[in-house]
Amino acid sequence: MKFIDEALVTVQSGDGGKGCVSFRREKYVPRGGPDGGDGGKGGNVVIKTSPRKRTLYHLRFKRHFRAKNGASGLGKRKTGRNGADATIEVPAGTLVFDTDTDHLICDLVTAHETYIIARGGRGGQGNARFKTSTNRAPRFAQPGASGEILNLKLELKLLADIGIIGLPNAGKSTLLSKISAASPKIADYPFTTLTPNLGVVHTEWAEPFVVADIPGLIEGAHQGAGLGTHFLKHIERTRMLLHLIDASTVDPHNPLSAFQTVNSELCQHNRALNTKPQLIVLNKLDIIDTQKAVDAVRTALDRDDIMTISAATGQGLDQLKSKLVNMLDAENGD
Ligand SMILES: Nc1nc2c(ncn2[C@@H]2O[C@H](COP(=O)(O)OP(=O)(O)OP(=O)(O)O)[C@@H](O)[C@H]2O)c(=O)[nH]1
Ligand SMILES: [Mg+2]
Repeated sequence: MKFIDEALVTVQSGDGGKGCVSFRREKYVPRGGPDGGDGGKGGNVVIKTSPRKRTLYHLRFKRHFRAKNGASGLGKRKTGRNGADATIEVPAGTLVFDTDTDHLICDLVTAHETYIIARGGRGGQGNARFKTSTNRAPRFAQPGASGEILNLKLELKLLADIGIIGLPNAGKSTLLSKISAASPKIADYPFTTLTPNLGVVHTEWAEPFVVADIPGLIEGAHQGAGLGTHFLKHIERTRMLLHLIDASTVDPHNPLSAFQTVNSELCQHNRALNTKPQLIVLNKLDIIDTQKAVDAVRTALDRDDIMTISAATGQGLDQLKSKLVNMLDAENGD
C-alpha cells in the first residue's frame, strides 16, 4: 500500500542588508568618526512539521517560498532589521530532496521539528567596523551576502488517517470511491478488494485526510479465513476506524451480528485495535426497509452517534465527512 504524495517547491532565503557608510555628526564633536551600522541578516527558509498537516496538497497552490531581505545598516551604528523567515509547514514523515542533485537533504520524522533549508545571507558590515589606526575614516562598507535559491522535491509516504472496516460487500470500496478520487474495484461479490486502497478526501473547509479501504473481514479471519488479518497491520497505523455495516443484511433479531464479528476479529488480532476510536456507519439506506435495521442497531448499541448513508446515491456523505474531520481534529487535540 504505497501511496506517495509529492510536491515541487522553490525556496529562496533573504539577502543580507548592506552595511552603512556614515560619519558621526554632532555639534561640538568635530570629526566624530565612522558610525555606519551593519546590515541585517536575511531571513531563512524553514521547514516545519505540523500535526495539522496531513498531506502535501496545500503546496500545489503555493510553490514559491521567499524569506525577506535584511534591511540596510543605519548611522549611529544601528544594525538593520533582520529579514523575516519563510516557513513551509509539512506533515511529519516528509522527505526533502534537492531536485538539482537528487540528494536527500532531510527526513522530518517527528511533530514540531524544524529544519533550516536555506540560510539567509549575512548582513554586510558597516564602515564603523573598518576603522583602523591608518584609516580612521573608511568610506566603504560591505554589501550583504546573497541568500540561496534551492529547488526542492518534497515526498511523503501517506499513511491512512482512517481505516474503513466491515464485512465483505458492506460497500467499503464504494464509499472510498465516492468520497475520494480513488477508483477501487467494486463488485457485488465478497472479497472484491484484495489489497488495501488509499484515497485522499478533500473538503472545502478542512485539511485533506487519507482513508484506506481494508479488505473485508469475516469470522475466523484471525486464523486465516477469507483474506485473514493480513491487512490489519495497516489498520494498526490509522488513527481511527470507520466501521461500515450493510443495513440491508442486518437481521432485526440479531442486529449486532456483523458489528460483533468484525470487532471480535480485530480484537483477536490485536487487542489494542479495540481502543481505536470507531465511528459506526450504516450503509445502503437507499434500499427499502433498511430504516428498521438502523433503529434496531441503534437500540441494541445504545449509541446515538451512529451515522446512516447510501454510498451509492451519496446520501449522508457530506455529514459523514464533517464528522470524520471533527473526530480527526479531536484526536489532534484541537
Ligand atoms: N444499493 C446499494 N448498493 C451498494 C451501496 N454501496 C455499495 N453497494 C453495492 O454493494 C456491493 C459491494 O460493494 P463494494 O464497495 O465492492 O463492497 P466492499 O465492502 O468493498 O466489499 P469487499 O471488497 O468484497 O470487502 C456492490 O455491488 C455495490 O454496488 C449502497 O449504498 N446502496
Ligand atoms: Mg472492496
